[in-house]
Amino acid sequence: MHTIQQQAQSEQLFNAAKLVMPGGVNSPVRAFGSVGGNPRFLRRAQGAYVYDVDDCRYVDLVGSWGPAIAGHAHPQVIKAVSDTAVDGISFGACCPLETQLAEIIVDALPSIDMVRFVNSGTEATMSALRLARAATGRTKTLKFLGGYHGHVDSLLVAAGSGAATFGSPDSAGVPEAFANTTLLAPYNDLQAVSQVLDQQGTDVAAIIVEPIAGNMGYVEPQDDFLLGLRSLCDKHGSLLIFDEVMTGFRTAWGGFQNICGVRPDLTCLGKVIGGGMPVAAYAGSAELMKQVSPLGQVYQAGTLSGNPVGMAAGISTLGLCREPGFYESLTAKSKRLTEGLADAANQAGIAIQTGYTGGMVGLAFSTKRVCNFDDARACNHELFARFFHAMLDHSVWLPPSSYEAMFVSAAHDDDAIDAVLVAASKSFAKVSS
Ligand code: HOZ
Repeated sequence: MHTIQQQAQSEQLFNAAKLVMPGGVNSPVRAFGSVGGNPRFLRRAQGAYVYDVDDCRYVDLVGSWGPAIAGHAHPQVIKAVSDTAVDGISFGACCPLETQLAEIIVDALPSIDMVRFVNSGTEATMSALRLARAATGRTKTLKFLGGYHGHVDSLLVAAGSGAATFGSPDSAGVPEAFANTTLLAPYNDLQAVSQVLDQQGTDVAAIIVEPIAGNMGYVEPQDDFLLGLRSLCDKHGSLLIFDEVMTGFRTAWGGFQNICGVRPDLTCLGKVIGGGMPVAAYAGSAELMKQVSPLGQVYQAGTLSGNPVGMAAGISTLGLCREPGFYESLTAKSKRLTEGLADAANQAGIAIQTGYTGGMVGLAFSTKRVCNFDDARACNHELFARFFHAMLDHSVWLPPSSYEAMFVSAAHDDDAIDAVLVAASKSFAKVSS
């Protein structure tokens, strides 16, 4: 159990950070705004654990928001990064590692012939939309309420993740003209999508969707939702973009499209493919990708794109993911964790919903299954905040917002999961009283 005195250094660091960075952070959710209290500053991370500057150790269920699928600082990944870094961190020129990582991705995902590496999920979705607009000669995009695709101007409309957490799903500073290019429908509502496309389909370049929504909690696609989107896109001549930044190589080898069998036109990847380095990508058929500069007229570039250290981290991480039984083992860990959480909540008389696919896990304080943004907003966020702090006090590091998914890694052994479940029992009991 951590005491207030143990947080002294984090508090000092946060006070200093707030003087020179907005909210003291470089990504809003980290500020603990919706759960209250001060963020703990981390000093190091190893395997399934993170360690704060006050020397407290936590079982980590954030995993750097997804990339740390092999566990933090996996020796093979660290060796690949160090061996590569000694020969230069960035060339701004072609290097063989780019082709190696692209080949792994092309091999893993049947919908992909060609890949363009960028540095963040935001760049990937922004560039995929530009390509979709160019390929179709249309301007509009359909996204889902509570879907989050990075901080692309036109996509910060009814956005999830930190935008929802901080009550600004429609960001200030986005010109109305940009926001007006975005059409909305509730997640898991094919009828609503069909209606929008019947009215404006000839203007819609693409539908962009997280195949499992991970920025309004954890929301699985129901029944034939993704297949239905594929059919509607085909009917109306729009492209289907899967934002697999979170689900890619996290839910299965390749991504969730390899589970659901739906082939998108374009895929956005990030997180796991960079193994913790700033690497992302957009990718698709050769026909589409050949429209990207220098072959085509869709311009997009990046000084650090495809840098050797990022590529090495990605290749090494995906090498670990490709080992036999990797996803089966990850799935078993997620299953054990979610079943244990459900039992613990049940014993405390608290209604929660849990779910998992591969190493992606959801926990919602709700009496009913969460299917869309309205359901996500109706969850008991105040109870989550109390649970979050109780878990933190019992050395478990959860995402500091109930609009986020949790992530399990290959390093989460029985001891780590047991520790989470013991903490959860105590924490559910505490918040129920
Ligand atoms: N928007 C991220 C979660 N979906 C948070 C990233 C971070 O704070 O690092």
